[in-house]
Amino acid sequence: MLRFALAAALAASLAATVPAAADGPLTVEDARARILLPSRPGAAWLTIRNAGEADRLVGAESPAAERIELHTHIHEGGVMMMRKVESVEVPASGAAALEPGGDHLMLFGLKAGLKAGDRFPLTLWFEKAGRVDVEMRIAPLAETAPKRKRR
Ligand SMILES: [Cu+2]
Repeated sequence: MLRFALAAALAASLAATVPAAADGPLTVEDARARILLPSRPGAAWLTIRNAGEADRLVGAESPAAERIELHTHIHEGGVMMMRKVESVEVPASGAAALEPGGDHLMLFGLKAGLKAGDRFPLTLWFEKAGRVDVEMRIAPLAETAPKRKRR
C-alpha cells in the first residue's frame, strides 16, 4: 500500500513536469493520420506553431508504430515521389505545416486494428525544444486526400 502511494506520488510529480513542455514556444494543431491499409505504412500531418526562435523537427516516435520517418514529396521527371529527410524547419515566430502532398510523417509497422476515428499518442522531437507530445487522430480518407490544384 505504501509502495503504491509512493509510486502514485512519483507519477504525479512526473506528470507535473510535463506541462513545462506545453508552456514552451511550440504548439501543435490539426494532428491527423491516414491509414489506407493496416499492412502498409501510414502517413501523418500536423501544423507546428512556433512563438520562439527557429527550431527543427528531427524525429518522431509512437507506441502505435515500430518506426517513424520524416518524409517530403518531390517532383522528379513529372512524377511525385517521396523522399526521406533528416529534419523539417520550423521558422522563428512562424509555423511549419505538414500537409498531404508535402512534408509528412511516415509510420512503419503500425499496430494492428487501428481505424478511422481512433486516437494514439505520438512524440515529436525538436532540436531545441526537445520533446513535444501530441495526440494523433486517424482521419477518414476523404479528409486526407491531397488538395487538387486549380488550373
Ligand atoms: Cu512518405
